[in-house]
This record gives sequence, C-alpha cells and structure tokens, in this order.
Amino acid sequence: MYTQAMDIEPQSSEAPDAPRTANAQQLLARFNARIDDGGFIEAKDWMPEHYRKTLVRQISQHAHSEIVGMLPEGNWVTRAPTLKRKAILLAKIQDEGGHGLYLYAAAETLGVSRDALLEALHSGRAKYSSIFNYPTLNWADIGVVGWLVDGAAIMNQVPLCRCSYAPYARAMIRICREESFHQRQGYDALLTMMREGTDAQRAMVQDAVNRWWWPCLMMFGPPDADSTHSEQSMRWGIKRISNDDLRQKFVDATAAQANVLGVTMPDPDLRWNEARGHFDFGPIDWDEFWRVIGGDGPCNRERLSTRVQAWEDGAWVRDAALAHARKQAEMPQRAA
Ligand code: BYC
Repeated sequence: MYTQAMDIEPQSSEAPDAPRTANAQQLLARFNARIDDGGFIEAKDWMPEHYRKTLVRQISQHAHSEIVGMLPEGNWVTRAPTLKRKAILLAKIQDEGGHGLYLYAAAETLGVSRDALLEALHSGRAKYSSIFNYPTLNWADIGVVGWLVDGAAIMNQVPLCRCSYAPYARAMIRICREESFHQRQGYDALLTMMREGTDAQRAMVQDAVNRWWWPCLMMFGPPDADSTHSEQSMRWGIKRISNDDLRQKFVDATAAQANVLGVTMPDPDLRWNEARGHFDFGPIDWDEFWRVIGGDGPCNRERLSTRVQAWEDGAWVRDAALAHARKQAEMPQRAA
C-alpha cells in the first residue's frame, strides 16, 4: 500500500503513438514540428497519447508533492517561535495548497479527473516527492525546508515555466513567484538563528542542514543515466534541463549561501573545482533514494495516513460545497 508506483491506467501494449492512418501521421508531424520550433501545446490541440500520459504522471506527482509537502510544515504551526514566524508559516502552507490546486487543474485539462488522481495518491499507487518522507524534528528544520527544499524546487521548476504543455507552464509561472518568497523566508529564519541566536540554536541549524542536505540532492531524481523518462521528456520539451545538470546548479548556488549563513554542508568532498567551474560533491546514496520512493522512508506511512485522514475529515466540507452549488443552480428556476 505504501509504495509510490504511478500506474493510473494500464499501459497499452501497442507501440506508443505509432500513427496508423495518413491523418494520424499528419497530426503527429504537425505536433512534432511545433515542439521542434519551441512552440506550446494547448489542451485542445492534438497530442500523442504517450505525451499526454507523461504529463498526467508528472503534473499529478507534482500536485501530490505540493499537498503532502504541507504536512511536515503543518506540524510546526502551533510551535512557531513568534507571531511573525507563525503568520509567515501559515501563509507558506496555504500557498502550497494553492499550488496543488493549480496543478490538479492543469492535470484535469488532460482529461483525467481529480478524484482519480487523489484516489491514486491515497491508495499509495501515486508518487510524490521523496523529500516529504523525512521528518521535521526542530524549528530549524522549517528554515532549512524553506532554504533548501524550496530552493531545490525553484531550481527544478523555473525551467518548467517553459514546458511545452502551456497549461502546466502557465501554472508554473505563478508557482515560481511564490516559491521564491518561500525560499527567502526560510533563509531569513536561519540567518536570525545563526546571527542572533544562542550556541544551542546555531547547533540546531547545523543539525538540520546535516539531515536535509543529501535528501535535497535526491529531489532532482536519479542520475541521468538511470532516469527512465528524461530522454523522451527532454525531446518533447517537457523537461528543459536534465536531473544531473539541475542538481549541479543547485549545489553551486547553495554552497555559497551556506558560507554566508555560517554552516557546513555534510560532505567532505564538496569543494570548488576551478577547471570545471563548478563545485565537486560526494556520492549520493541512491539506495536510500530508491528505498524512500519505494515506500520505506522514515515517514512514508505517517504522511499517507495523515493525508487520508485529512481527506476523510474534509468530507463534510465537500458535501456542503456541493449542496451549496446545487442550491445556487436551482435559484433562477425558483425565481422563475
Ligand atoms: N521523488 O525518469 P525520472 C516542492 C521517480 S514540490 C519521488 O528521472 P522524471 C514543495 C520518477 O517519478 C517538489 N519520485 O523521472 C512542495 C520516476 O518514477 P515513475 C516536486 C521521484 O519524471 C511543498 C522514477 O523516479 N516537484 O518542492 O523524468 C513545499 C525515474 O525518474 C523523484 C516536482 O514534482 C523524487 N524526488 O523526473 C515545499 C517537479 N525523482 O513515475 C516544496 C516536477 C524521480 O516512472 N517533476 N522520481 O514511477 C519533475 O521535474 C520530474 O518529474 C522529476 C523526475 C525531476 C522529479
């Protein structure tokens, strides 16, 4: 039940998108030409079935990540150290819920229902980002989630603003604007702890960085050589930059920020390589990554059961909204 496989619909056994008629060949040629020109595909445009399924998979995993991502931070709302930090945290968590809504709406334009997507999440069939299967143990974790987790998310998501599927690209533009506030508020919370805090608070920040650094590097997905979908997704302009290249950009950006903050990344191999013009970094534990996305991370079970509980507890809200919509629909008839 707690695996994170993503099989919303059984796959067809025939070769994906092999055009069988002259008309189908023409549609495929037009689609390919638009992709090759760097153009966008809209919801009503013809698209190969494999392209549609790839987008449903990626956009729904992304949507699930946003709403599951609310849970580790939600744990700290009642324990935020000041009113200001609490208000910021609440706003951030609400933003993540909003991102989930934009993304589910973008997935729905591809002809899949939100109920089906949520059912796949709640039954454990759908994936969400590996990062949310790690615990937030102290207040510094909330700062580190903003700085590193949202920082990694932005690095991955900015290129998605140019994704070839226009409804996804449009959703990503708004999401990226909000994510950049999330990253900055996290870094600001950590700077306050490091500059104005006690030794114990500085130690909390370092401890949180030690625990989150490696899982954040895993957020970008497996190495390019082991990535199942990258080649096709890059060809279709869904992904614009590869998993490894994005990971490297993230390491380069955050290594400098760590110096300003006064923390050390838990990687003895992390050092500037003049010849490459990048930071070198040590090996990632990919066994841990596959274990976590296979359902056996520190918090997979807890996250899924909390999410299912929230869905069940919210049934009355959905019922009330539907009842209200029904009444609204009946109004003009009543007046007549
Ligand atoms: N976690 O062929 P690959 C956020 C899976 S939200 C879990 O490279 P692809 C935030 C992958 O799905 C962050 N699974 O895949 C929210 C595939 O399995 P399936 C979420 C992962 O799709 C709230 C298999 O491994 N961001 O930051 O080409 C608060 C092979 O991988 C992961 C997005 O979703 C992972 N980390 O590339 C704060 C962005 N990595 O599907 C923050 C949109 C890989 O064959 N998504 N897998 O069963 C993407 O950009 C791409 O889907 C990925 C993976 C780069 C994540």
